[in-house]
Amino acid sequence: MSHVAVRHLDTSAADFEAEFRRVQHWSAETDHAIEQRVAEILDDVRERGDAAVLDYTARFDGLQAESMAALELTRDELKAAFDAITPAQRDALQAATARVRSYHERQLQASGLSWSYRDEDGTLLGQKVTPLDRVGIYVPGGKAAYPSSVLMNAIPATVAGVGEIIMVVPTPKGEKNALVLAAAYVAGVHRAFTIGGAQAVGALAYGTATVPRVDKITGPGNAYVASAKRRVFGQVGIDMIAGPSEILVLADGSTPPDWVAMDLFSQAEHDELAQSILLCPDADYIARVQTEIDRLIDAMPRRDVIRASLEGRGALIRTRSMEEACEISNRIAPEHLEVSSAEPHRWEPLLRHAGAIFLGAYTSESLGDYCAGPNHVLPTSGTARFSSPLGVYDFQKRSSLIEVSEQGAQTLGLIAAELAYGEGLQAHAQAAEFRLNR
Ligand code: HSO
Ligand code: ZN
Repeated sequence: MSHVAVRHLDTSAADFEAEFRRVQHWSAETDHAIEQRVAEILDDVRERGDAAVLDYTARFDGLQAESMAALELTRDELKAAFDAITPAQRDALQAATARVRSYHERQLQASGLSWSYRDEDGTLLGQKVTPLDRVGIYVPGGKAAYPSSVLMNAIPATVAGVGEIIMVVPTPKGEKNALVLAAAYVAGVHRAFTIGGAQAVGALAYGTATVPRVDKITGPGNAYVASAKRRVFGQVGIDMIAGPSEILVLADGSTPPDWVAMDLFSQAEHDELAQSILLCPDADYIARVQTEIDRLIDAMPRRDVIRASLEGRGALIRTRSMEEACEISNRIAPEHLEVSSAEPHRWEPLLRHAGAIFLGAYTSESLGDYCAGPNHVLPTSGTARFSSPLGVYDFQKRSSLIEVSEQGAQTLGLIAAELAYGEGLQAHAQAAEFRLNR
């Protein structure tokens, strides 16, 4: 038993707002040295292509290769990795893949299809949805290499119908993570390269003789990768720039407190900067969760990370009511929100901002990380106020469709011409007027 000094807050305390600001404080600091370095690497990759990527891979990853082709993993190699993992691992990967795929197929049906309608005068209006031609998925190397993240990035892309999915994954000293390669195989990655860092982002964004240029880059990475993604944005699309993982548990006191303690640990173990917060109107229950935290911490292999995260950015917050807990949760807009309550559907309508909402005591956030079905790439750092989970829609784009009938041109022509003259744009007006039957 060792005490974990998590911050305790109470919404009825006089200093609550000041304390709460401290909990909420977060800045994704930009390091100018990193920015500078990344800019140089990207310029070099744009100019020298494969040769530059090979140089950086040798220097940063300790991986020497004669050519970029030697750094490509074929589908056969991905399959070999899949065949080499244990049968239980294969089954789990496949079961997770099937569930994630079927969830994203629903997403395609619900909001990802083209549509059109006709006005009474025969004019056709619509929206055409097209998958991206080619995307790049960045997968971090080393400890942060999550096979589940390979599934979560690649599966929505395959469901969207992306023509070619290219994965990049650094393999320091050539050490490959078999589960990552196996996940790439199961998820349908088409080509993979063992490159990483800003140089890999540059290769995907600009294209080299060997690495084809992609239209969008998704996937998490370290500060260099995040900076490189920001810089190439515009040249290519990017997904979000993810911050440290977060979990907020809204509890009414009916869930066994050790379950809640472990859920708080589950995101805290990702990163010293991860954030785990409990909101609960019952002070007694909060004390029981604290006791479980202290009882369980020592047995956790990642206890140092968990402790640093909980003591640095964690909080156990007593609220006046569940309603108030919901309001505070909305102010935080957490990445993951567990409604650990006997009546989750009573509270869910009050919850407006969260990347993913987990309802009821049995729904541990970790199930969502791996296999429930929804995506685990979610908006962090309060960005759930305005953004959404990674999804099929991130691998699609839309084009408007307009087909004006002869009859439609008569009505629309008059409106357009009137507005065009108002803007002083005569050619616009006349293009509409030429089509009027006079
Ligand atoms: N919770 C992480 C995703 C993850 N968890 C991967 C385990 N593996 C970010 O939402
Ligand atoms: Zn996780």
